[in-house]
Amino acid sequence: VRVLDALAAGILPYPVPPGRKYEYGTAGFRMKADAGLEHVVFTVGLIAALRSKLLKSATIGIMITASHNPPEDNGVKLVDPMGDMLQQSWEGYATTLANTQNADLAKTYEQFVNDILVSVISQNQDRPANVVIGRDTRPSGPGLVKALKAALDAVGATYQDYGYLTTPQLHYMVRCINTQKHPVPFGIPTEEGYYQKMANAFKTMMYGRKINGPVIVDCANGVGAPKLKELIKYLPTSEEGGIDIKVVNDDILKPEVLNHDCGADYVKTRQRAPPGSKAAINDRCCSLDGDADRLVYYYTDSSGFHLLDGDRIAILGAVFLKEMAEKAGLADKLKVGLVQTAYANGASTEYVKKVLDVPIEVTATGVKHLHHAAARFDIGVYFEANGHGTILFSEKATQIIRETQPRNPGQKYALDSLSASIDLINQTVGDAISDMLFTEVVLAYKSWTPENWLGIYKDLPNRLVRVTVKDRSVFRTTDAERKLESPKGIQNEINKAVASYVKGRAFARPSGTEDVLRVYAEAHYPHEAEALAAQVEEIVK
Ligand code: 16G
Ligand code: ZN
Repeated sequence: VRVLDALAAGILPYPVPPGRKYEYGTAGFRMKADAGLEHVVFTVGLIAALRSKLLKSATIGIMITASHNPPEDNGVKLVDPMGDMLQQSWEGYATTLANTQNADLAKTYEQFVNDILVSVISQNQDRPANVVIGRDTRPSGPGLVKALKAALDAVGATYQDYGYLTTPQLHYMVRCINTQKHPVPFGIPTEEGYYQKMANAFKTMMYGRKINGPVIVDCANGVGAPKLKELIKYLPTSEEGGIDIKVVNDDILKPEVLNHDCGADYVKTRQRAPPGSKAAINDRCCSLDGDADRLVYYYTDSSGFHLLDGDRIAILGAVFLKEMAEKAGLADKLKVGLVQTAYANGASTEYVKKVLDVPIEVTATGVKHLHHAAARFDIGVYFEANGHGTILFSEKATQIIRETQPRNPGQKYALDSLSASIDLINQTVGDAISDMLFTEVVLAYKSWTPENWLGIYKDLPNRLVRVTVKDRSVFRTTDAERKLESPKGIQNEINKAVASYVKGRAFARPSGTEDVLRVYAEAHYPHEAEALAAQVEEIVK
């Protein structure tokens, strides 16, 4: 009862603005920070505490960020004990509690305790709850953390506030904490532990290789900037056989410049380098997003701008790991698989099937879907075209890699590289900083310039449009969002349109983050991709 009183009092400063509805979407709750987000964050604190209690006091993570969105937005998402995203079945609880008015909150919370805890683990609602918190650099962050702590204090949860972290760093911390007593802990749950683990793995993989020239990293003026600069202190310089990283767009003191004319989302959607970029012709460049979980590469030459997106990063990773598995003599035990979404360029899919000869699985958009699919392969590579992604090594694969005894230097190098890949690549979630180091090592290993990398296949011309519709909830997709099953008959019309174009492909799906429909189309010729997109737009309108 004391808890419920504390809770009812704690929520008082954070009412739901009139008419406001919230939803735990693809990437948690996200909105304008002043649109009642404190209320949401408070309730997320309660959900985290409940989940921790249910899972035997395992530590749950809470990340406050709105990723690539403008500085005035913010958001919150939950991280499960092994560093993966909140179990999907709990998104409903989070949504219900967020939409509960202040006057009803204590009552609803009590009901959740009964439904979730008492009925499952009789009387154990007194278990301690443990939570860790991270946030990006947005000015609304501290106020939201205050609301969050008010909730955690009300229910007596124990928490650790890490302050600024990238999203993947928070995922790392959560997994480290929850595996501390395991035979092989994930790592040390400190920032230093994170940098050290990554730097050690990087050094092992660099053995005898040389990275050509600097890489210019655009940090979107976000939290990735200070964190990358910190990591650089742990990495060998290029003279020491390491890497020369030039950090740009690293201003986190002016909130308004976050993600503004820079960052991975800008580069991917505008298909151009950030205007402030001082990169010269052929310089190897990459961009992170505002919370450093997305990465795209690019360069400019006399023929213009060239993007190396998530599809390319995935293929680079698959090429390398497949080769290492073969060199280690483990090709039959370490099957590499790739996971894409419908947005993957058709040319990349064809390359993977025909040249690389690696199985592909296609899932719905959103990291959680790709992640689960990738976990079914021995080595599962997943990336969204927009640069979200990572590579997962199954437990069995990890064990085989770590226990196989090499019989010659070539095999030893391959096994060491595979083993170091497991540590360099953030196994919890896509991590732009770790993906960047991995990409750099692989490019060095292959002696590939960005031009060589781009040259392995040619993207099909494509077009993505946002379509405003009256009610996007009537659009229901199937087959990994590649087809519409409702409204009835609409898919037939799309099929007919697609059939009249060489290499035509198109789909329409309701966005999980905005009130629009997205239409994607590709075809052999640029004007035909445009025309097909326009035609599908007409069909769905
Ligand atoms: C979210 C997803 C991102 C996805 C995007 C699609 C995570 C962490 N983020 O930002 O992966 O590409 O949604 O947005 O899963 P849309 O549904 O509006 O097209
Ligand atoms: Zn992000």
